[in-house]
Amino acid sequence: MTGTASTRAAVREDAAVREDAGAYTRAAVELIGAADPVLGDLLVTEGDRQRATLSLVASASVAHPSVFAAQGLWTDNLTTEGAPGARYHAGAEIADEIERLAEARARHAFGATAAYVQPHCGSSANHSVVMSLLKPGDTVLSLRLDAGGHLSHGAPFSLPGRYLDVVTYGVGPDGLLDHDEIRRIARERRPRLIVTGASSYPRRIDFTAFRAIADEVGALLLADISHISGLVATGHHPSPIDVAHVTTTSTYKQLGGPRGGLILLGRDADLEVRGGVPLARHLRSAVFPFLQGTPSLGAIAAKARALDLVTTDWFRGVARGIVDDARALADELAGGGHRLVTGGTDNHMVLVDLTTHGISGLAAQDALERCGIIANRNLVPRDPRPPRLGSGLRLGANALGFLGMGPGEARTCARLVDDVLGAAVAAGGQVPEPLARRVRREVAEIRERFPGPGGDLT
Ligand code: DSN
Repeated sequence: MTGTASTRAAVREDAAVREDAGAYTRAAVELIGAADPVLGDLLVTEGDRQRATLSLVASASVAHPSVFAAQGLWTDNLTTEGAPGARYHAGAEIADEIERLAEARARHAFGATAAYVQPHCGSSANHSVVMSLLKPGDTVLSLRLDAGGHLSHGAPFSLPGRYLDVVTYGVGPDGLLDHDEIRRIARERRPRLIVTGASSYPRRIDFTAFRAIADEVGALLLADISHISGLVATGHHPSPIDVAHVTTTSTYKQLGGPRGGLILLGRDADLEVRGGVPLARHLRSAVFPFLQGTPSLGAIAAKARALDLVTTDWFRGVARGIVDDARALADELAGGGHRLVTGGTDNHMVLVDLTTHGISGLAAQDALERCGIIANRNLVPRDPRPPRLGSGLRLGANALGFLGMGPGEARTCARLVDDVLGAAVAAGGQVPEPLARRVRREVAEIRERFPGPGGDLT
């Protein structure tokens, strides 16, 4: 399924499209402001905050206003439990078409043989896959949180963490995944499922190496590509679709979509799993009725819209920009004397190790926020600090790529981060107000030059 000529025309970032998108947001803001001034004020203030700041959050992208428009119409008036063609409610004929369109666009964007678009988020997608394929007490092998893993891969306080036997792997002293060590643990613990994919791993993931380990110990392999799905869809990162048994992703982190999740299958779609059911059929019912009820048709429509954009030249340019900008961020920060986990980046993310700086990740995050730069603290491998403080600062170039910034702007952003971190280290986490004012002004200037899709109202 490919986008029609009219949808493709609608992503051109020419003046007419910006005006249309701006008109949509203006109308939405006026409607909410008139109907509910309290909520309207909050929403306008949040828009102002986003426009006045620079987002270097690695797990967020910038949705085109047409994605918001697709989500915000009358689709959520429906109850449509079930799957396309097999609903438990009447009146779902068009809903079926919308969901089938989203599935077809997901298959097309990722070269998948099957795609499910109902998961409310990436964690729901992971929980559906992991909890439906395994029985309580079964062993799952996944990446430790401090090494970059995700909560839904089996953290002790997560759903899989409570009901499964979770065994973890980490990274070596160089910050890189060590496949020999992962194989050793897998041979010893014989997991039924291995999870690959990360929330804070700045390097390429070798899905083929993971599949070889999974095959050797008779495990299934789940690849969670939430952080890198835009790079995977555009060939900037190798694809796991035909390598892992199952792939999951969230749709807002790097696809410019709404908050939501996808489950994708490749060449193993017909593999027989529990009870001899083909994997593809098993996973459809792993979402409904196993984990979720009625899907959000608004979110599904918005996924369809975002997934159409993912296959355009515009998005390919965004993805190229993300990779180039992340590399420029990494080079500039490393040149400024900052220690980066793994020494650099292959994807959208840079993880600064603050352990020798004497301030926590939280202190760095707060100092940057006071200066209009939004990022988040993170654990670093073998972090001595707890997650609420962290010794790492995670930066990402997704927003830079979506807003159309190039490596020159990324270097400027890195210099601003360096200025703030330098001041914060010197003053125990504090930032002198004159410096904060200067950085906020520079951020505002950059944001003015790169307002994003939808012009000044996005
Ligand atoms: N995993 C979180 C992150 O990467 O920021 C969000 O789900």
